[in-house]
Amino acid sequence: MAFGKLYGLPDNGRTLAILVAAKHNDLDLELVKTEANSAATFNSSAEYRKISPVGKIPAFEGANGFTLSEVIAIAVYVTSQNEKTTLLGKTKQDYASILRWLSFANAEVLPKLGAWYRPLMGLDGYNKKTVDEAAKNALKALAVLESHLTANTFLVGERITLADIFAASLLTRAFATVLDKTFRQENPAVTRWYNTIVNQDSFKAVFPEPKFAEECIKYTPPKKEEKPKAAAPAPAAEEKPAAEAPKPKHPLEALGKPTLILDEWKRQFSNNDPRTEAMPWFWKNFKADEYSLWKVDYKYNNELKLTFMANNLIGGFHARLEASRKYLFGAQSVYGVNYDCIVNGAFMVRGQEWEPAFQVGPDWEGYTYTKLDASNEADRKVIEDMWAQDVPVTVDGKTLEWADGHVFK
Ligand SMILES: N[C@@H](CCC(=O)N[C@@H](CS)C(=O)NCC(=O)O)C(=O)O
Repeated sequence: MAFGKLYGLPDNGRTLAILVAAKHNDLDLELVKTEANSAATFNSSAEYRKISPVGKIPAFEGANGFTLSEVIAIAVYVTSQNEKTTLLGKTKQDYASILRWLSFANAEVLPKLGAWYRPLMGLDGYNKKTVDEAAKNALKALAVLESHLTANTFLVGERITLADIFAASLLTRAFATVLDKTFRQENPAVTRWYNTIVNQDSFKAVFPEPKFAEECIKYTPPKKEEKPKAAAPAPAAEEKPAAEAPKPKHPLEALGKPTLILDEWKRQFSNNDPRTEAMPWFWKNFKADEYSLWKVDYKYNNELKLTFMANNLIGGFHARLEASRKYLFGAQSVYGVNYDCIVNGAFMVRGQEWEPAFQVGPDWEGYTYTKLDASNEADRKVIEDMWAQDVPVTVDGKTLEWADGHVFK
């Protein structure tokens, strides 16, 4: 009979850590496959919440009825069932040092790595700035391991302990996605140690094929003009949004029904020539007390490379604004040529603030929002040029031709 049930997933690092420790001590655990999604039906059930109060994985339920949540507690409990285990060190100092590395891997390393690879894997929303920051923070945390493992074969003492099994398990997905060949060349100690640990019999028995990324995986924006679908449920999550939670109301719903119906404007725009018919209709019907106008420009133009990639960036931004479709209209374009291009655009937003409409997706941070005045001639020209998408822009004295773009309607 199994010692207990472990709720988790075989490819989830935190679950894996416990499974390997149990294997190392010949302790039989029954894995009950449980989503890494605290909002999933089973995870939200009263029954599971008794074992894991916030619905996360892993969680443990002993054959004797004893239950535990929190990966470190479960790992230590399971490992300590073998009175003769060497995985918990020899001395009190060893034991405390093991706890130190369990905590460091769980609280300092994994969340930062997750914030790096999860958006790249499409499991969480992508924002370049946030992902770059997460990568920097993750590498800083890993530098601590590199420095320690340059001077030590294992994390604690002269032989493998739970600290090694645990930390290596939590790194499995990172090695498969972002800790690529370059990272491995630059971090020989962590790499040597990781290889040693994942090649232990107990590790191989549970996780036979660890993957090593050749190159750090790249973010692929959603396909051009594809109607955004509801996000697919993620297989495993370090921190995951509540996919099954009831949809919150959009904050702009509170403003009530405007007299200028956005769909009517969208129809006018789609069915008529923008310059000669749609825009004259727009200015005649625009209600400055119901809507505001915004110039929305990309902040990191100097990082843009090929114009089609910049256009995909706009497509991704628009796809992730889906929740605000009822409150937004606009267009953004790529101007310039490969390796010398910018992304500029303009939107009409329900209400007088840009935040409620744009902050429904993660990309808003990548753009600047400048309010335009419908009674100002120059501002009206900006709107017309951005929406008609038929003239170049001049920025800092340099004229860039229109290359491509998207209309959000
Ligand atoms: N503090 C918990 C964190 C556990 C955790 O974040 N688990 C993730 C999977 S690795 C999870 O279940 N995420 C689902 C969610 O946040 O909805 C621990 O250390 O065990």
